[in-house]
Amino acid sequence: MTHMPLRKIIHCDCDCFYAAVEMRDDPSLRNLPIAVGGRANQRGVIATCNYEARRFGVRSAMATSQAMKLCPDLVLLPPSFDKYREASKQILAIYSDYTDLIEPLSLDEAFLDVTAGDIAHPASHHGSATLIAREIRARIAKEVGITASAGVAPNKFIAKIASDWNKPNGQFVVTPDQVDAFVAQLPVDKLFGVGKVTAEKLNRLGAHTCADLRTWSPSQLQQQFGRFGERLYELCRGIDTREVNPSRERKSISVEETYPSDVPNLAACRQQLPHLLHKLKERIERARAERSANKLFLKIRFADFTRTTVECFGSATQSILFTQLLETGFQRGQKPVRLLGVGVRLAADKVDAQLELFC
Ligand code: DCP
Ligand code: MG
Repeated sequence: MTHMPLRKIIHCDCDCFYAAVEMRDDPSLRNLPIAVGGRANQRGVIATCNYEARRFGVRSAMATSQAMKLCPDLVLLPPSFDKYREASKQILAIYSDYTDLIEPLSLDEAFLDVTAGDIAHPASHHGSATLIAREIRARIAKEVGITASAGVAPNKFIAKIASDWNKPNGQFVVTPDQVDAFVAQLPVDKLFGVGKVTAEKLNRLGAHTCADLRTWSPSQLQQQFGRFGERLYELCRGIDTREVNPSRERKSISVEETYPSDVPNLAACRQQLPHLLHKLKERIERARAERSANKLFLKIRFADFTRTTVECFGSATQSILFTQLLETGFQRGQKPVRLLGVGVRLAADKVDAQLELFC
């Protein structure tokens, strides 16, 4: 076995995500059983429900008609994907204050590699992934208004299981010396890639927990499961070498801010620009982008949730250009603003000009 340098991985997963956003926007829903999904008479299904509704047995992917039978008082809400996407972006922006190695799995779930500590504030958190996870969760609660749970572990597979351990609004840490015991007691269906069929086959062959599976030789595993047998051999011992993959090639670098109360007019928006541009500059420096910026853009979301993006060519992130973009964008709505974002689009390939920073 090759020795991997120890990693520190956080798996972050929001609690009853869609339902949490709905409760945030209408607190009177908090103590009621609620679900987000399609209507029963249109053969709809439940996307998710809050923990109150889960006590009645309501679950994701269940037919709404069945959910209503289990919980006749269930409050059913149609989904508002724009709101979920906005919350998801805000959460990703929080992550990127701590690491560039972020792998989103869905709107509400991501892996973060924080082996290097908190990149923006190397002196804080003493390199502790536990403290970073705690701070990220506190910021999601404060800035987005919903709760998230986290798992902290030396690899992705264990971090993902750990994030479920203290749900909702909790976190669970598996340190390297706890990995062996933690994995030994896991039922085999918790293993990454083991679905219902494989789990049934394993159970039939006498393997219920990972400890059971460890008694199998590599050749026995391979005989039963082919190439996946190798993977099982490693997983039941808590070994998972998959890296956190920041998915797509970066096409832009940006920062945005959702304001606690709406910014009333153009002059007040202008006053927000220096702070945003300062954060953008920091982020660009941190990204050490090899490619240069060829466009600048500014995004506005107005109080009524309409939005607009304005862009212009430019390789220099000059504040005068952003001021012009702001004026153009604001004219399109002329009403209070809930979110402002600024960013640069990176050229498709390496280009001559260096990325110039602010003047
Ligand atoms: N979702 C969906 N259909 C599913 C499962 C999920 O539309 N079958 C949506 C709604 C969820 C979101 O994806 O809010 C995130 O999925 P999760 O599995 O993380 O579930 P929740 O966040 O809702 O709940 P939990 O607290 O268990 O994470
Ligand atoms: Mg979730």
